[in-house]
Amino acid sequence: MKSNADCLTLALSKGRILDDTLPLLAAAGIEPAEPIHKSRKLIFETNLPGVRLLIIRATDVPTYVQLGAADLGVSGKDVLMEQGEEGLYEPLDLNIARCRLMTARLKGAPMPVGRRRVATKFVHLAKQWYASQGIQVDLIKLYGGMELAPIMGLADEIVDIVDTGNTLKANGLEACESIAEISSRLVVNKASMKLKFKQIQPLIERLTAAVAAAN
Ligand code: PRT
Ligand code: MG
Repeated sequence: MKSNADCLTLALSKGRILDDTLPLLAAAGIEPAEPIHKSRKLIFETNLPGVRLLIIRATDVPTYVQLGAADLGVSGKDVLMEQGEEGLYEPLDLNIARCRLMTARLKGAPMPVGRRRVATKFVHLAKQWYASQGIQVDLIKLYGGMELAPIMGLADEIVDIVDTGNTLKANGLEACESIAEISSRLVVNKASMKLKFKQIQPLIERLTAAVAAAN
């Protein structure tokens, strides 16, 4: 295998972002050497010599790119905002996996009085947003299934990703305030951008064209 210095490594979020990312990569001329979905491998060679793909958890992508274990990555803006974006350039909005970060409460629930108990996996984002609104909160960190928290009386409201709104509706909740519009972004390690500019710049240009063509 080639050394890191010769290779260009792209970290891709597995799950729903991956399904939207692969067609964009294909349009930009990058295709995995074997079908990703049929494999349990985590590293894939591509049709381009020296360009490889890592398939990792969405929340791990910024870490790989920030620390230089990957040169580029595709990550949801929610994850980037939650985890911090130091050491990263964000040259391109890929306009995929679009959704909103919102607050939600049980349908018809009265506005909570006093400190609000808020359940979320986005504790940093939520803390900042409620502070900006002058609302005092106690944040409860959960790792999934946030909708359950208001139903079971664990929290007054949640902060979560909303797309169609079907998940909220199915659980008797309604979206309240919109905190941020989310889409997935191309991120680049700052040192890689300098050291591998000749390889990275044309890739950004081809992806930019692919995004424009897809919209
Ligand atoms: O599985 P893992 O813990 O690694 O991560 P994950 O489950 O968060 O990953 P995954 O594959 O779901 O992808 C998450 C990323 O996709 C997020 O960081 C967003 O940037 C983006 N995205 C886009 C979404 C949605 N749309 C989305 N609808 N992430 C999550 N959802 C969930 C939401 O949490 C809620 O449970 O879908 C439900 C709401 O959808 P609707 O259509 O019912 O409103
Ligand atoms: Mg998941």
